[in-house]
Amino acid sequence: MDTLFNRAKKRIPGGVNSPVRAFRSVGGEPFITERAEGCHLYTTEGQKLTDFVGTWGPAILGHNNPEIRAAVNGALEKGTSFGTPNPYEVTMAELICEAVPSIEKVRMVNSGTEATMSCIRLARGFTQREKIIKFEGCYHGHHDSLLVKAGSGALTFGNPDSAGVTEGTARDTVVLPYNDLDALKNAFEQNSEEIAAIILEPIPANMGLVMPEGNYLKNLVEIAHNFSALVIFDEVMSGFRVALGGVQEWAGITPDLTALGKIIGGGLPVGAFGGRAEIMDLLAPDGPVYQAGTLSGNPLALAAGITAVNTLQNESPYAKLDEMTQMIVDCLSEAFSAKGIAVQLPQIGSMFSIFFADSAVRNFEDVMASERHRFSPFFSEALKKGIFFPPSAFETCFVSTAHTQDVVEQTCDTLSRVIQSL
Ligand code: HOZ
Repeated sequence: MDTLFNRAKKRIPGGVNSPVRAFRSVGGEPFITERAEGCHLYTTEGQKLTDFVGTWGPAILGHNNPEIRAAVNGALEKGTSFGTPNPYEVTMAELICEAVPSIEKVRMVNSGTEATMSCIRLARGFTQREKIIKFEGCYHGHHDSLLVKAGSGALTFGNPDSAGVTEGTARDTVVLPYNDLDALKNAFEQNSEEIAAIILEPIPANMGLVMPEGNYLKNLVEIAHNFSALVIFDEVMSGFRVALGGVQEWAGITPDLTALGKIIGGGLPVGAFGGRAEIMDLLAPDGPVYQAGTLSGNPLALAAGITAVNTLQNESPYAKLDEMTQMIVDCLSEAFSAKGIAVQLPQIGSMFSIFFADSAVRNFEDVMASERHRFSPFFSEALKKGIFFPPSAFETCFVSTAHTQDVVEQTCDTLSRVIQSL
């Protein structure tokens, strides 16, 4: 049959432009979205879905937000790309430096992948060292150094160590379990003076959501600095989501470099990386670390991003988002417990995930030991009833300001029935 997805499969690998979208781990074919509004997706088959994917993080103000749309329309009148400095990028740089405690200077790029890739190069250039520490199950985009024991789609499809990444590159990436300070100390002792940086999602959200224990983040920074290595926070998901200033604001911790993306593009393709001025000043044209991009600082994308950030600053919706998310988590907890299914439901602000496990999930090993086979039937039943969760047990759910009390109550009602029917 000549469906849209069959046509896609003929001309796009797997029929998708990003692997998790293919629904392979949950079964069935992906639906195709025609339009999105508020907290809803509208499919080409006429289904209206309450969306907890939120375009994988950016849609914190809901889809097709009217203010963001107006800002993009306004920018469109002036041209789509200039290839020269422009006013939007100055405003955005000021907004980011004001909101994110550790960032003194920032450069715009076009995706989170570019942001983490540039952080790694900059850390190597600054420290004159080659090795990087990352954590098992953390995902930092799809560039070579970090596609080693990675999370997200790489994990969903069984390629945490991607084909095409050379042995040499993988050798420079030291992979450790998250939440384990002894392993971290050992790695530094064994590679003393070789580690340029630790890169981490300070709250990993690409193997499901895993919370840091106690003073883990604070101690991690201390250990890195004792060995003169940098700490890179990948706040592509958590920046402007957990709080305006991300996990670093929430935890009161100062990384050396930070990668951002998602929300700062207001739904358009944007990334950014920034940090201490003495490190950022090593970038060309001031310094020897090269990094560039034709569309970096794109006026349309930054008009959207500036509006998103301004709205978050002005309305500070974080407490309300947390409350709505807590309602969903509570209802899931009650319904699964009534059904006799053990779950862990880690939550931070408007992010949460579901692990089928009877004790807290602290790291990748615990994630893999959970009863992941339970996810797919739950996902499919919820989707049939009009609720869209991420199509993989390893992803995180997002709530937006468009998920009103009414929507959340209806969602809870539906989810209770879905879980009862499992
Ligand atoms: N890597 C993204 C999830 N963490 C998936 C992005 C997408 O498929 O759009």
